[in-house]
Amino acid sequence: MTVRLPRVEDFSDRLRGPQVTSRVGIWLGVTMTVAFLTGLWSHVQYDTPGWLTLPTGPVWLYRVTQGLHIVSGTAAVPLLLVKLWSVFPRLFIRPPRDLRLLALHGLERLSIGLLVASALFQVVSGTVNISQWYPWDFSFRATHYAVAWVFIGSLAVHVAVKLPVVRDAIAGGLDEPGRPSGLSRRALLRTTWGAAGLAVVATAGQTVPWLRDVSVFGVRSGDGPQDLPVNRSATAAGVDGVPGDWALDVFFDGRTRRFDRSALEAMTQATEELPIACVEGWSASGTWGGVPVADLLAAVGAPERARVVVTSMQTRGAFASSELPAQFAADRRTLLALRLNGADLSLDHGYPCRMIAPNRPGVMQTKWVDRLEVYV
Ligand SMILES: Nc1nc2c(c(=O)[nH]1)N[C@H]1C(S)=C(S)[C@@H](COP(=O)(O)O)O[C@H]1N2
Ligand SMILES: [Mo]
Repeated sequence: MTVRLPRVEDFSDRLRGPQVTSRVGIWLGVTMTVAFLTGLWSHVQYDTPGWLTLPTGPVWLYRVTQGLHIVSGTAAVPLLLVKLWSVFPRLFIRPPRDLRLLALHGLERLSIGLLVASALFQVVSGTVNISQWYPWDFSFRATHYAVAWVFIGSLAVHVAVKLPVVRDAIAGGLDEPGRPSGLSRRALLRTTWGAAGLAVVATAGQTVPWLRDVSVFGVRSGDGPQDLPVNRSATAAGVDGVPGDWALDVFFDGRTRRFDRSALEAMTQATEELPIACVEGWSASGTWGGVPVADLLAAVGAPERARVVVTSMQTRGAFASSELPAQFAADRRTLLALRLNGADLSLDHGYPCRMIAPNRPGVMQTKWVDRLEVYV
């Protein structure tokens, strides 16, 4: 028996072809581009270039962009699988003999290889990340960001090369004259759209409350103390309790002022309805009560345009501190929250006090705060 590599002609499946590939490819391109743009937006929240001042409103903006990021990335999973299936036989196209054609062929293959590898890497690493499973050593954020550029670059090349094929395939319609019985192209596409739609519904519940019951992919149930999910509990963060002599230290201009909880409660209290919008795609709104950070800055004599480094009692793990850029510190909706939904903060939500600012990723809404450092 001789073993031979399959040839492209060996795959006679009539469902494969530019009609299906193009249509699935367009939607894959759309969902991945939405994920790319919302991903860039999320990235600059962490690494803000000097020329950019992030807006403090609308308060729901990051909630919407990050929700879109996760939903579009999840919708891309079934689209990517169907698209890879539909072009799979092309893997076995024999390279041309002519040297110049071979070079062109090689370049095209290389760009497709980068496109497929980067797309797979993005959806797999993203899905693993929202499942809060970190089976690797590399930094998720840096890698997901770098590969995003590889992806979008090879996508641009791919679209430019394939545009004529896509145009013809769309203009040619979906009819299959003389089609034998069996699954039609239309039915295949309907199933694909259905799977993508299901993926959307099953993840959107993390952001859209009335969809929560069907949100089987939802990372957080929506349950939690005080009607708000908890991302990392006090125990998980190594915060076992609050010392009896707890007080907030506010450092400015070489001096440290202390505010115990009753001193904070004696200051003017504000109430704001603001969401926690986790980078992992879940979000939920809460009614927060506490002291505007701007008032605390004024109390220690800091000027209007000061930035604030926020640190917590947490001693292990990431997310133990964050930085408030000046425009967030000055925004009166930014609170050092003491209460949530009408009651004192529970320990898991950050008792004795936590940061809550409008339009920021959840990871920067630091819990168990015990020190603010103010810099101008
Ligand atoms: N000190 C500290 N603050 C933290 C975290 C943490 O792990 N440690 N997790 C952050 C993340 S990722 C999110 S999404 C929010 C969630 O707030 P919640 O648990 O009160 O819902 O808290 C943020 N604040
Ligand atoms: Mo988060």
